[in-house]
Amino acid sequence: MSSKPETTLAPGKPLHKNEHLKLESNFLRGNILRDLADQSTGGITEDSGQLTKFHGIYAQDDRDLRNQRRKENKEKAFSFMARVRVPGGVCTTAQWLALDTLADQYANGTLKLTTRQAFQFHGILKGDLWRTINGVNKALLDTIAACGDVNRNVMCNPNPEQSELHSEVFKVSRAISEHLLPRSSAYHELWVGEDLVGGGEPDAEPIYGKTYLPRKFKIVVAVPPSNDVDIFAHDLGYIAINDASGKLAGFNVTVGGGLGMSHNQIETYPRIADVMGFCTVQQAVDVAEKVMTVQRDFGDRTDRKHARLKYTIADRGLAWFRGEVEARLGYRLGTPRAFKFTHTGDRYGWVESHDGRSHFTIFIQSGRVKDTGNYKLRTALREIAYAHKGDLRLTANQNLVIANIEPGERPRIEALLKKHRLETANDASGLKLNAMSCVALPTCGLALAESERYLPELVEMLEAEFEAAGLRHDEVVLRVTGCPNGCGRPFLAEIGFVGKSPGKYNVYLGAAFNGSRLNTLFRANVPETEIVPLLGPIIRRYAVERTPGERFGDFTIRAGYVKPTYTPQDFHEAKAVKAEAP
Ligand code: SRM
Ligand code: SF4
Repeated sequence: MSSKPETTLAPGKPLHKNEHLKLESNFLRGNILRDLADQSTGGITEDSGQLTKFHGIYAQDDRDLRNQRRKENKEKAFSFMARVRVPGGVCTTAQWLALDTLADQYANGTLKLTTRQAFQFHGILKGDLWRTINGVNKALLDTIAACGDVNRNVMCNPNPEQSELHSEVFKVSRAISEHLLPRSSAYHELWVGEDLVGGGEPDAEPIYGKTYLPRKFKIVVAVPPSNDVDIFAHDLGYIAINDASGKLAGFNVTVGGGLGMSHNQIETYPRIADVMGFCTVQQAVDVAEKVMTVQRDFGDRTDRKHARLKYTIADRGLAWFRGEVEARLGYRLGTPRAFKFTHTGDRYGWVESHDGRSHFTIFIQSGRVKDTGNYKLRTALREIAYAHKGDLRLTANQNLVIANIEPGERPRIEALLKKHRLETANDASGLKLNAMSCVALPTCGLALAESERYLPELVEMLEAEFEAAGLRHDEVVLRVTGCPNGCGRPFLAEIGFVGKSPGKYNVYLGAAFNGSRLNTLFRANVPETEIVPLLGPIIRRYAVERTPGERFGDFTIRAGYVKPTYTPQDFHEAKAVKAEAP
């Protein structure tokens, strides 16, 4: 790369190297094709690895095998993760079955439902990558912009029982998603087998421009009282507001949420989104474009750890940001309307719509759809997908809704749920049903500790404590991640575990049950063996001392275990104010 231009927004600081890469990639093509054809390695170059993210694909290696392969002088056991975009989380049974088949043909035989209502395949070998992505497209889904410095999968509350409202809100999330999709034809050219669009005319990105965004961008739509999408964790959010007749009147607009941070780096921090204003349903897409383009133009392109919208807003202020957005919109946003969130978790089991259709939400631990021992979840969901005539909905908590079951169809679905004991999964403790983990080892290259593989043991240990205290059915939000990037949204959990090093976690307490307040560091570097001794006494005290209806997170603040987090300083350094567990 010849020149080193400086960003006008941060004079004196050179642009991050990814900015040059994007600029010179010919709209996200780079050398991907060359690298895919290179049979001398199972991997791709680092530059191509950055660019394939925009196509929904991550280069990974099996970290369980790293040491052994190093000793044997072999290259890493490379494979690829592909993320399938599912705007609003709604997919057809035919799409489910197609992905289920691809998982066996080319991936590791599992489907992973993510915290952002998407599917992931893990373990795809380079030689199978094209067939996998092509197969996804044949199922009328895609992996475009599932990762990379662009707008990601737009999330939306699945809300099937309020069908009219859901369909309106869902339409808005799809419209935002479509509007903000990159226009580059590189994706189709590389993965769908089309020739250069228009005979090789240069691409254009009318919204993004050649360097796309400084960093990833995430949008969600929430329908109160459910905050299942964790609206305050995202760059841009819409809170559905009804008019007096229960019809959708518009949205409160939230901006500047984000969770990723680095341990002990105070300049990085999770941030709760601000409520910026109100927009009508018709304005929602325009607002998304303008919010995103302000971030496109003012986000920090020199430092990727400071490049999310949350830092732009924290540095320049909400009033400045709103002014910039409104100037581009050409109108003022309205005053935010009243709203109330009660919870972030999913409501399990059966619910009925007014029109007689029913919906069944199934708990899926860590969103991993696989057959294990005598719990054949993947087989069960395949049989259900064959039988079911409605749709399937991925939740923001890694669970699944079998939605729109006609009255006549219900006995058949009930029989399948019974046959495969899926209903018993929903009988789990309040802690287990509200627990999430990120993927972490062995596929995630950034993991510092176990997460998905550790969750069952962690939950079992802690649910024994809750059970002994008589709290088996109390809902408490527990989340674990293998590093502080925050993929399982651990900083919004009443009990959050964040991997520090193998077998050691930072423990965070005090988030609000409805997702409106971050938690705070309670104890750093806790070895697995010390988790129960650390939290057991707090759980027992909670059982005895809580006030009526008091949530665990609120109690840990009232009882003085942690102070609520207001500033990045609080968040990182609250260990200095921790009360000793009595
Ligand atoms: Fe994430 C990076 C998995 C939701 C913040 N995330 C990763 C990567 C791709 C690792 C990498 O860059 O090499 C992980 C792949 C692991 C694997 O093997 O599959 C990964 N993130 C996930 C998923 C699959 C976790 C899950 O178990 O469900 C979620 C996929 C969502 C999706 O469908 O798009 C996932 N990631 C999140 C969330 C939660 C959310 O958005 O609701 C966050 C926190 C919110 C936020 O963005 O602030 C999140 N992921 C990150 C970050 C930190 C970003 C930051 O601003 O600092 C990284 C690292 C990065 O981008 O550099 C990251
Ligand atoms: Fe990987 Fe960290 Fe995200 Fe977990 S939180 S999936 S360990 S990047």
